[in-house]
Amino acid sequence: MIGRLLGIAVLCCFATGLYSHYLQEPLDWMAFPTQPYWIYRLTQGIHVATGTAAIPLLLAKLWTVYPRLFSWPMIKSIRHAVERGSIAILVSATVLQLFMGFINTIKWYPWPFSFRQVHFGLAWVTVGSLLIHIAVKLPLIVEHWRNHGIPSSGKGWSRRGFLTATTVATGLVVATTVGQSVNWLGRAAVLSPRKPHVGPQGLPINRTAAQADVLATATSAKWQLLVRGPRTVSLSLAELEALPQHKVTLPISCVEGWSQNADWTGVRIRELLELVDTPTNATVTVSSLERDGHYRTSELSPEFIRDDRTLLALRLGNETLHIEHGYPARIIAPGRPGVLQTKWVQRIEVNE
Ligand code: HEM
Ligand SMILES: Nc1nc2c(c(=O)[nH]1)N[C@H]1C(S)=C(S)[C@@H](COP(=O)(O)O)O[C@H]1N2
Ligand SMILES: [Mo]
Repeated sequence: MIGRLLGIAVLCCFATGLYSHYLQEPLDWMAFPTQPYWIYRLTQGIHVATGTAAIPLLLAKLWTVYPRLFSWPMIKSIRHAVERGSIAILVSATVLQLFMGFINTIKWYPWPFSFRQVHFGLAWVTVGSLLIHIAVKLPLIVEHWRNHGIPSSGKGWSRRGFLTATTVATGLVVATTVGQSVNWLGRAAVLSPRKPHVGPQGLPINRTAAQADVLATATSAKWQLLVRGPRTVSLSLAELEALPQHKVTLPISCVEGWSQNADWTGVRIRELLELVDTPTNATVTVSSLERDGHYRTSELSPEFIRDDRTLLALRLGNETLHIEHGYPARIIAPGRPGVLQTKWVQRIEVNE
């Protein structure tokens, strides 16, 4: 039972994780839905919630099998060796994967390597060894269901107690964290790393303007937006404000699992690109005033540009965009991870 739940959680993590990966590193032929606008909020919310649920499930699973992990003789046959080898890889990859993912969501990055690359690689190892494990155990699984799913051994009462304890523990960790992406559960989110309403203008921030070293450049009276396509234009903030303004409600959905809706007002990216005669199938690169940092640039592919809700936002709520949220201008688009919603935008350029 616990193994089944754990398997489902891992496969949910894998599917939603791949979605997040390819949004950030699309292959040439890929296009992503911008509808419903909360799709990434949903997929990454599921990722972090099922990932968090997998932690007590994994501990419970290891508890139920650990005497067998050290059974003797270590190896009985080649088949047995393959089976144990795949279990060793499965256990170590899953432990690492869950632990790494979890501490990433609490903004702790103790390693010198890229979290994303290692987490991506380990995802394939975890799921690959899980599938091998299921294949090896298939005869046992089939036999179990032939017997109408009746547990083959053990005392009913203690099994049930253990299962209840595991379910309660899993339910508790999910209930006390999932409010970071499901806002009506926000008040129960006592253990969640992020509180969705806490921050300037009621919205959390990840990187601050000071950390990004843009305090001077973003507030400079000389700031201009450069839009480069077949033609090039530079627009001051006043000129941007004089263009048609549109209002949208869209969330910031951070890869780390918190999400928060907000009302944004600004200029449509599509209309900005029309000013410079950009072809409709173009992909553009957005660059920030920020000099370095992983998130100083992002790409907008045609499906996001075509969507009328994709804005260069100048306002948040009824106020000028706060500097922590990207003043003078930031990208906001439906269905994208927060990491791609570039703040302190300086240039929008059509890719060659
Ligand atoms: C076996 C379980 C898991 C699998 C198979 C898995 C898989 C993945 C994959 C494939 C990605 C995309 C990485 C990329 O962009 O290249 C991802 C991203 C992510 N995962 Fe997991 N994951 C698992 C568990 C967890 C857990 C337990 C957490 C936290 C509680 C977590 C948190 C994250 C975060 C925060 C990201 C976004 C990273 C970023 O884009 O910067 N994952 N995961
Ligand atoms: N230039 C720049 N834009 C950025 C970032 C950054 O570090 N630099 N962080 C991104 C991340 S990870 C998130 S979740 C969102 C958060 O937006 P907010 O701070 O306005 O809530 O901004 C994104 N835009
Ligand atoms: Mo983020």
